[in-house]
Amino acid sequence: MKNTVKSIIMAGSLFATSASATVITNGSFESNVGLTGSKWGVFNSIDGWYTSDGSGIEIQRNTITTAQDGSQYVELDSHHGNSNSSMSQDLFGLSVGETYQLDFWYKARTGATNDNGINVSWGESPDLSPFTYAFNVDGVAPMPWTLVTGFLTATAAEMTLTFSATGTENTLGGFIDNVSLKVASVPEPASIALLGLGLLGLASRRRKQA
Ligand SMILES: [Ca+2]
Ligand SMILES: [Ca+2]
Repeated sequence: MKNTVKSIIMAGSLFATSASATVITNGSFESNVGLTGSKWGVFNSIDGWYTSDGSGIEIQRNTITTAQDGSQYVELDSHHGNSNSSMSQDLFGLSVGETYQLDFWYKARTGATNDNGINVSWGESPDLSPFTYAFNVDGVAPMPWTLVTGFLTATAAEMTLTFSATGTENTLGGFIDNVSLKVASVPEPASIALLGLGLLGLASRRRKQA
């Protein structure tokens, strides 16, 4: 019976394509980390995010550039050795088979090529190794804050979203701000297929219970 109820909820959620709820915690990196004025710092974890590789999450506050949103943004080619770092956030309560739209703002810090890249990875929690590569964004300064959009499909209710610095490790890299995730507005064919499977599963369980 429990499984039957779950199937109904899952099927219903596939129709809720207009939902715009952001499931990212601290996507704009504005949570207080003790920085004031024009400062930066490297942190093992911040509200919603943890270091999954490298020396840490570097928060910049009113420093190299103006934040795209609020006062703080992230640079993952961080201070200290092993500067190219990764930060992850575990997401819960996702709809299996649903496609989510990931939006974030990106800006390159340096004018060198292969120096400011950011990889986006997406995988089932809590398996973080190896990262499941989704896509990469790269650029060279000068450039404005640029909106980057990607589409990620949940293969489990718990997924991990990871951003990683790529390119030359020199403590200078791409900036990230204003990360959000929402259900994609257009249903994907895969979602429709899953809906069919969900209904078949429901019918199958009903027969077993009869
Ligand atoms: Ca921000
Ligand atoms: Ca770099």
